[in-house]
Amino acid sequence: VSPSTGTGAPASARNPESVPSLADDPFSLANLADPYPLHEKLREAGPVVWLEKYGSYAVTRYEPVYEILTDFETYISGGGLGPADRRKSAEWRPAGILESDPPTHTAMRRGLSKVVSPSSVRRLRSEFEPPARDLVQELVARGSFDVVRDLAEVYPLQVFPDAVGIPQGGRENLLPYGSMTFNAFGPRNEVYEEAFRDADAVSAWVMENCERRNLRPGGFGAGIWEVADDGGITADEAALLVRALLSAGVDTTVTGIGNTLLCLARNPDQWEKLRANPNLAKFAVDEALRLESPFQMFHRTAAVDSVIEGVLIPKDAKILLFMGAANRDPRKWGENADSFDLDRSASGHVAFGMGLHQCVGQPIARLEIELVLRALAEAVERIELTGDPVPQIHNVLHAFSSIPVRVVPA
Ligand code: OVM
Repeated sequence: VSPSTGTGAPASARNPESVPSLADDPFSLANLADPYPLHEKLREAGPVVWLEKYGSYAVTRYEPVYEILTDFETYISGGGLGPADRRKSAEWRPAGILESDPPTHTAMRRGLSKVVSPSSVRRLRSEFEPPARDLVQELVARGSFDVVRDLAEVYPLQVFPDAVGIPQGGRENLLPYGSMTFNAFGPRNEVYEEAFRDADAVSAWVMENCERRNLRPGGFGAGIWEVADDGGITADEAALLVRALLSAGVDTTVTGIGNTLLCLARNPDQWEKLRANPNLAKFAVDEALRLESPFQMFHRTAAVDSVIEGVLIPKDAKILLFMGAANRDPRKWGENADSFDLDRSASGHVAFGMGLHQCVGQPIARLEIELVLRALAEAVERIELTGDPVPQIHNVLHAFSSIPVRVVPA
């Protein structure tokens, strides 16, 4: 495969041979551990860069990432978020809301948005708040702890599965399932294979808990099945939407909490600012999601020949979108794009995507991260790293497996 396979290039397109071509591997262990040097190289190489190793087009600058995310007709999701075209080769599980396009996507999106909405999530606040306070109190009493293992991996599992309404037993499958879901958006490398070691048992447990009989009345899961009763979606679609909650609702928020606290531990002046005004918590969440975006990259598929910033992208090409790089593009965020700054407006970041598929669960993610931040801002004067954070090697999530800290009580 070469970048010059396009035919009938629109007159405005540059000769496709001129697309910069790089041998770099965004999914190498080194680039997964520290993606930002490669992001800068790709952003500076051009708006569209051919990735020789994968035969896909990398897009890292903010504007074209935004343009592609918001043009769902040209850049479809039905080809899958991974590197293979799932219209042509079988994937590990059937496509759900994330990997479908209108009209299939439309009813599922409408149904899910009815159940998970800003107003339904607002009602969860009183349930989500006490566990955040209690856990933070316990950790502050300890003095030293690991942000990831003791807080980020604990809190979402205390509140989110109850909100969905799944049974208690087997919840240890949720993080492995999230790891499978997201690692499968990358190539079948050693990271992928490791995530899928126990795939059959983990998948079976998750799919069993998407069934109506296992979902507590009043939770998000049961709410989705009520949409099916009303004829809005089919029973198969209802199960796929519960699956979406269980796929996307745990790893992402675990990562978001860890990354946000890392930003604050690395920037004591910004922690001071937050302590002085806890209402900045919401801004801290978005600035951290911008700077250390949990979900770094995924693919779209070109439905037709198109032109991005003068570069021809041929029909059926896979395009690798780097939200994590777009969120640090100095063309959009200025020369201090790499710094954590609560005075900046991070609005417009693409950490939750943008357009038709933009994250439905974002009010839940925001609530969880904000409640952890507020509890800490009340109880803690300083957060200090006591060792180097350990990157978690993951195909598309930018996360840490350990962030050791000491806290000084307020
Ligand atoms: C899924 C799914 C749905 C939405 C988002 C997601 C961001 C996964 O159907 O598994 O990951």
